Amino acid sequence: MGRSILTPAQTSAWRRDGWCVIEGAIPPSDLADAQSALELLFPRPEEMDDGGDVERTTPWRTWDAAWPEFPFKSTRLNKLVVHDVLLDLACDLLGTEDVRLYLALVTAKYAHQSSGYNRLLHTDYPNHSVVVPRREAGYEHLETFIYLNDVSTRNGATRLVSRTKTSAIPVEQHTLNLDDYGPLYDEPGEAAGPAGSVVAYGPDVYHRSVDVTAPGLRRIMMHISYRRADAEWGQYQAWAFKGFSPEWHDFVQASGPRELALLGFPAPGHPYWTEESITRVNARYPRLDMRPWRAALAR
Ligand SMILES: O=C(O)CCC(=O)C(=O)O
Repeated sequence: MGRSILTPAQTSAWRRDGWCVIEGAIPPSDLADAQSALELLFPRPEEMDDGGDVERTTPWRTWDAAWPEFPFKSTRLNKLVVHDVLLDLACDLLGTEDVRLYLALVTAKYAHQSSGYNRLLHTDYPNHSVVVPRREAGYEHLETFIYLNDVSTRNGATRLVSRTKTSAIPVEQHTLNLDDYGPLYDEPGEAAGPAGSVVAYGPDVYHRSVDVTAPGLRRIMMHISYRRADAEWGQYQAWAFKGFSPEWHDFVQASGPRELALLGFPAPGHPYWTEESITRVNARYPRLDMRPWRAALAR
């Protein structure tokens, strides 16, 4: 198992509260690379505030937007999704080396963009699982936000409530209204952190978005979720569905066994691999270096 990036205090917050913020988790040069890809994707806050180029600004005026999904056009953003720091974190918190990626997209929050449904305290399991969360080790999912700029109260840090306050709420009550659950809306938990921080939380943790109104604000974060390989109930995106896109082909052909295993690609040594299947997969992905899979066959 990779080295843990969590301090003992973060590990106990994850176990007790179901969430924690890991400041400065992404190395600065990888963060800068990812940040440099953002200007093509999202308008600057001033463009949004002025109205800007309508075609460029209109899609992002609602949280209910078609957010860019992995695999991205940008290799630099893709690298973040499969970054060793995140994979080590997932292996650590999920208690296995065999993890899968089930969600990866990037969002931008701006002033006057309505958070819609997310303004209510909610858990994410209804669209992250076909069953309900189990909290015991071996059944958890890891949801993360990766901050691509500094996040504070000003630009809408997410509010999260400790599991210790919500354990008596019936599981089917995945969204909490303000009338019945007002005190939980006053809970102080706030996921503030500088760019490069990672917020880790589980699909049973109640959280909510906060709308922002002051001009000049933007919050950009990646939402990346992992599960254990055997936790097939954890779902959101399906990777084969991306299989016709050039972004998919570029990503696969730039990756190795550890990254590809995340997407369900059988690991070297798996019975799927024979001389024939290696040759045929290589015909689909001619630039994929298949030496690790061939080497495992020879053993
Ligand atoms: O935008 C936020 O602050 C939180 C987003 C959220 O609630 C979610 O992704 O489930």
